[in-house]
Amino acid sequence: MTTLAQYLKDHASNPAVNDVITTITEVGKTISQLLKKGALADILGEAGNQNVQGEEQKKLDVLANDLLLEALTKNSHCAGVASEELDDATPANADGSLLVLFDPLDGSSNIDINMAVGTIFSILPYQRQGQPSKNGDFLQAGNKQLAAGYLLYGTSTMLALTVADDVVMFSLDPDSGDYILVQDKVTIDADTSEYAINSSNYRYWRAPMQQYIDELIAGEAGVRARDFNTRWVAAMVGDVHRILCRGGLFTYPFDTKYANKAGKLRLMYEANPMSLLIERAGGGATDAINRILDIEPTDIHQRIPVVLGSKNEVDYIKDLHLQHENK
Ligand code: AFP
Repeated sequence: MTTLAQYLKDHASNPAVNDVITTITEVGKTISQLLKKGALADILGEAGNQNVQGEEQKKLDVLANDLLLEALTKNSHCAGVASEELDDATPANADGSLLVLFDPLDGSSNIDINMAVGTIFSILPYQRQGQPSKNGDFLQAGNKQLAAGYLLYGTSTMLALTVADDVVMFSLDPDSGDYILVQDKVTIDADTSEYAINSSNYRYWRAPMQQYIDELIAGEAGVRARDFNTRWVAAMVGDVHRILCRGGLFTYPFDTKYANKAGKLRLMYEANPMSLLIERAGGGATDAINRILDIEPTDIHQRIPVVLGSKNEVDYIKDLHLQHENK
């Protein structure tokens, strides 16, 4: 059996990245244990305040955020931390070579109903060693990420990770406390008949996305000439995990419900880390047209439309959008 520590030693070239991943995954063990206690640990329900996104924070949102923040600001390699739950980035160790971004508890609306939630993380290089880090230091395109991954707190706690060219998966052994390698090269089929979208937002989408979903619903009788099925976890980490396991298409498209009319998901600590995983597993990840990993960020909390998963489906959606643009 290969543990996470052994895998990092054998595959990752940057000891600082290894150390930060170890810090994050150790906190993941604590979050996993808290979630398993659930209602018995008085950690469910609302925290009684809102985050920068204007979303009601759950107690565990705040707890997971604080645990990660405390651990990472103590890690000498970490020059700064940005979190979905905090307005601004937090400077850490100015001599550190890395910046860490995370959604501490993605899918937190699932907590109180005992459904899957996760922690998503992204690691970027810090370019101004010796200086205190600022928000602007985090504004790097996703193609600059040194590593990315997520912890999925499901029936078992799993870690999906990319530190080199491949995507690998580990399962947390509750007896030993070790993350054990269970898949050493995750790949996504180019085609799929399974898609994930919150269809209640249909009226807020652009015409090409409405057309795309209409075609899937038309199934075998329609232009796609095959039936499709849906799955919607309402936690990106769960939907992406399913896609890494068996393919599929996930989209939270352009949506006029949101102030900047982009969509609900955040670029820096949701779309970018998930896009790196999906692309390295052979899938595609766009904002419907443009490659997400090439998007130059303007704000650490900026939102972005997301289309990711099986490559041929992502490309089909891009073609539909380009056809509509050229009408
Ligand atoms: P929460 O963390 O507020 O539950 O939001 C989760 C999320 O950001 C993402 O993980 C899901 O894919 C998406 O929102 C679900 O959004 P809807 O609740 O609008 O379906």
